[in-house]
Amino acid sequence: MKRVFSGVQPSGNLTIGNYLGALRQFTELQQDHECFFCVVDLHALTLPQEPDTLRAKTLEVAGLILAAGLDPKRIVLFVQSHVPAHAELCWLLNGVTYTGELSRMTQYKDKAKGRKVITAGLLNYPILMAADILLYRSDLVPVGADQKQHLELARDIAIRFNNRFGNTFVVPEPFIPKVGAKIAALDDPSKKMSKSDVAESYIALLDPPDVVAAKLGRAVTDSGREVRYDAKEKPGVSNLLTIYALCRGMSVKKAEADFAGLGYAVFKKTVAEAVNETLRPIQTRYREFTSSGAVRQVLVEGAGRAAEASSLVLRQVKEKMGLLV
Ligand code: ATP
Ligand code: LTN
Repeated sequence: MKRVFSGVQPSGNLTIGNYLGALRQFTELQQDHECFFCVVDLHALTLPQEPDTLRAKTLEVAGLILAAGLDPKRIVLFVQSHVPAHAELCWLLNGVTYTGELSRMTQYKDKAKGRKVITAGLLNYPILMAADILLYRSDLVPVGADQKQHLELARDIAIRFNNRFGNTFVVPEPFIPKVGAKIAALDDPSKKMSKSDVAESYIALLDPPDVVAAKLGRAVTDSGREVRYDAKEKPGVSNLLTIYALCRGMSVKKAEADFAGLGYAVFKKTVAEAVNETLRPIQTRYREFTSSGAVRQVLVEGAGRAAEASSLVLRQVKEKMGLLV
């Protein structure tokens, strides 16, 4: 069985972008892959976080990953900082990664822009991500399009390490959906929807139905009145059409046909209904998981299984690099 690994940061409210770009793929892959999913709290620390909020969000994100449709009996779900091997391998891989590679990353450039000070963590972020993936000898990494460049770096690091020290890591492949890999922000369709942005820009998985309807009602659309898919001329409408099509499990073409001759107001109201239908079962399961206290238990078991699954690779890396083990 092929191995799958992916991570989600507890850096805010999980969004419909996170769901359509990543979590939805997790639920499909769990059927016939050995899956490891991780709440990457150490990654969140690369930008300032309020400690109590980070702790609460870590548990919330874990609960939402389960509520998206993952079966805790089939998959391993854990918190990154509970398995020290991630930070250890990250340090070891620091020795085979070049600063030029890191400073070229577009996410680094975007997140560093306009900051008075830039932490070393923000620059080194992709090394920790490479460690997450390589530690489990993962074959496939389901992510949104924004993570493609980080994954390419993880592959380069794996190849470089294997060439220098002998075959150790599996070179991972990205698994990026054809539709929905980059859901745009509601208030600015030129930007990616992002959970660490302002609330108006995203639909959170825990947003109540009236909030979803209000946010979609205010979403930036384009000039003209026609509802049609045209990513260049009508990025706002095209984004909403993509969200609608994915929520209803249909092609974008079919979605377009649904709105032929209808105006923006009806369009936005119908998109809100489709989004709310998608969110309802997730919110129900989330409440069940949290009220039963099951999430904590899943995370304790997950950390044990992840530690076990990663220990051999970490030991091999240490030996190969010349540490006294
Ligand atoms: P942040 O704003 O804090 O950087 P984020 O919203 O980008 O967070 P991550 O935790 O970094 O979320 O991402 C979790 C997963 O969701 C990743 O696989 C990422 O590629 C995917 N993802 C994030 N935003 C989107 C989006 N707008 N469209 C599609 N996929 C997305
Ligand atoms: N960098 C990713 C989160 C992440 C991840 C990973 C994704 C951390 N480690 C390993 C896939 C595999 C992000 O910001 N979305």
